[in-house]
Amino acid sequence: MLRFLTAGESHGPELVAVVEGVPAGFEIDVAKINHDLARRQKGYGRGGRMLIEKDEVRPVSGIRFGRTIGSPVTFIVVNRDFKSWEKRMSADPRDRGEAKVVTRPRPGHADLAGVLKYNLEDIRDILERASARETTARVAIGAFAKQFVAPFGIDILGYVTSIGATAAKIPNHLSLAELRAATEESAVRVADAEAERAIIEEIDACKKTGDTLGGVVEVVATGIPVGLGSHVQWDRKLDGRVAHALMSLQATKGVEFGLGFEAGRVRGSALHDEIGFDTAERRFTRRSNNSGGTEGGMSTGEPLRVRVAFKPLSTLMQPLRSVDIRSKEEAEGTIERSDVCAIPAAAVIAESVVAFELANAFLEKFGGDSLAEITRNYRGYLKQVRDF
Ligand code: EPS
Repeated sequence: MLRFLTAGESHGPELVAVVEGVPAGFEIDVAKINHDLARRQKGYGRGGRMLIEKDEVRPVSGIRFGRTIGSPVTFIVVNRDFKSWEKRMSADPRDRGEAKVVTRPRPGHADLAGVLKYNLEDIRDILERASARETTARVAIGAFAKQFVAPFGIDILGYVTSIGATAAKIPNHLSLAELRAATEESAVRVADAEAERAIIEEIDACKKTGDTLGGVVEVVATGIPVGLGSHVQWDRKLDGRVAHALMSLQATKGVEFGLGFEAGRVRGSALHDEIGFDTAERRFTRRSNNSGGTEGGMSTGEPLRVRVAFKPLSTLMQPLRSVDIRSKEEAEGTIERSDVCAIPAAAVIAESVVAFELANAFLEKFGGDSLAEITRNYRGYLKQVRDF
């Protein structure tokens, strides 16, 4: 079983990711991890911070000569902005007093619940870790995890389906490769030029009025064999695990698979994906994929299709009403440098956490300590399914 922890504050010196349960013998291309980190940094609507950072991992354990060796893998990403925060984010008690205390919680942020729960008087102690800067580590882990499933033909892509009130019209005949090409070129990760223009206009309008925008992203994964996850126990269900991973991201408000919430509004006859059998290829087929690729908590062999809604960022340049936690007087929420819209980045982040969950479920199913062992198990299982 793979597991991971991340650590690090938004303006601290470094972010850290530790992944445990890593099998040996997998080729790891660090450039691919850095490529995904760069994708995460892009997107129209970001603030000044992304001009400061150039996220790159420094692998410090678990990889030798480009291959995993079975030990925990650790990645470090330096926060370049720390230079401007050294005193304010110092671990040294003598530097207390260097930082202005943040006392006005932003509605929608972790600020208020966090200081009450942890009994802290400076909101910065909460916001630093609640910040979506943490997703840098998740993307590094996801890009690493992708390299466990890529050799077995699993491909995963996240893209934007809507930002604010503008929904993209994405032709449903596009292959994952075509979708990738179209969304990588888009400033907002949308495969619809008209929607892109409208979204950019809306982001500009929000910037002018000090407002923010949320959106919905979709993640599609192809090449998943039937039978990842299990129906037998609640915490082994693949969709449950993917949903948990997505809902653990900052600012998420909902997850849906396949037809999603619409599934609750149509009849069974219109929803369920009828089964066929391709005698030439000797495999079961589906006439639709309204399930989004899971039934009974197991992968069906069809593409996994999941959407996640992110609320607008809670740092508003035109702040909402709040209360000062010291004086208890009415005050406006704190203004921090922030983004207007981070949904294009959220697509890469969602893709990354889905990648981790798929890699984990894959390694569980075909478990072993090395690439060779996993490959044997995988091939044997595919043969079993084919000969069924
Ligand atoms: C964030 C606020 C902004 C964003 C940040 C998330 O940071 P800063 O306060 O330093 O300008 O840029 O996102 C990142 C740093 C990142 O890497 O995505 C927040 O409050 O969540």
